[in-house]
Amino acid sequence: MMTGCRRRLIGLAIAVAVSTVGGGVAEAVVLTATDLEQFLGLPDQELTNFNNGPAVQGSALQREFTAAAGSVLSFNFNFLTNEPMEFPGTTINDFAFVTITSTTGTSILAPFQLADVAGSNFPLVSSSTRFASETGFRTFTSSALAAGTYRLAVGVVNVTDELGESGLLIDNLALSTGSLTNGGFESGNFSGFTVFGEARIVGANFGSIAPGGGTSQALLTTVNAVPEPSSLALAGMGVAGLAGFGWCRRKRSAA
Ligand SMILES: [Ca+2]
Ligand SMILES: [Ca+2]
Repeated sequence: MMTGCRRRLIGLAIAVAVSTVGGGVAEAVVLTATDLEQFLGLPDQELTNFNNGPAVQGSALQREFTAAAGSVLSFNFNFLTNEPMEFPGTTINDFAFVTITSTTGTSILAPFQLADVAGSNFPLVSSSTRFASETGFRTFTSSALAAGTYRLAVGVVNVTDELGESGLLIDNLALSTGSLTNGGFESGNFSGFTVFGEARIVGANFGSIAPGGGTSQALLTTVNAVPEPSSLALAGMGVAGLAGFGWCRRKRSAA
């Protein structure tokens, strides 16, 4: 549930974003969960239908691949988040997901939640990264696939609001039969994939536990709505926003 505090902060963030337009700063393009669903070829509301709360926006990578009969797709992932978890009942349940859709039909074979803030799949522990918490590296393994072509999507989603950044490290995408070009991101780029939102290649040790897949891995992150100040005036507004943010977090802790 969105607190009144969070609603006020979003209002401030929007005010700041609008104020930059008249100052000659490029207008930020807000990419919504609907945009992400369209990019991934998923039905409208598919991300909200994970029942973690209303999907607001997120980032993802996707690719098509051809599977031999009985082939299994697997990859490593590490879900990271700055959402606070210490106050039961106040959790805003950002999550990471995978979908595997047959390109010859419309069935989504694996609308599968990889991890979430609530720890439904894996417990979250303190992270040595810029994120507060993480699951550590885990492995997703699909069911055996029928022969055919598929579209794979892996992503991370902000729910309820755009605060509390979450992220997802991905590496070692592989098929048990056949191969996935650049499945370990060792080319140092997203060759073979298309990406949406905030996606980049990072070193092998970004997470506390290296995925054991060479020197590169993919990092997807949700977008934090509070923009970086681009002038002194905006910097002042940003400090005010951060002060308000700290007040809100304290207020929530006292509740
Ligand atoms: Ca969040
Ligand atoms: Ca790798």
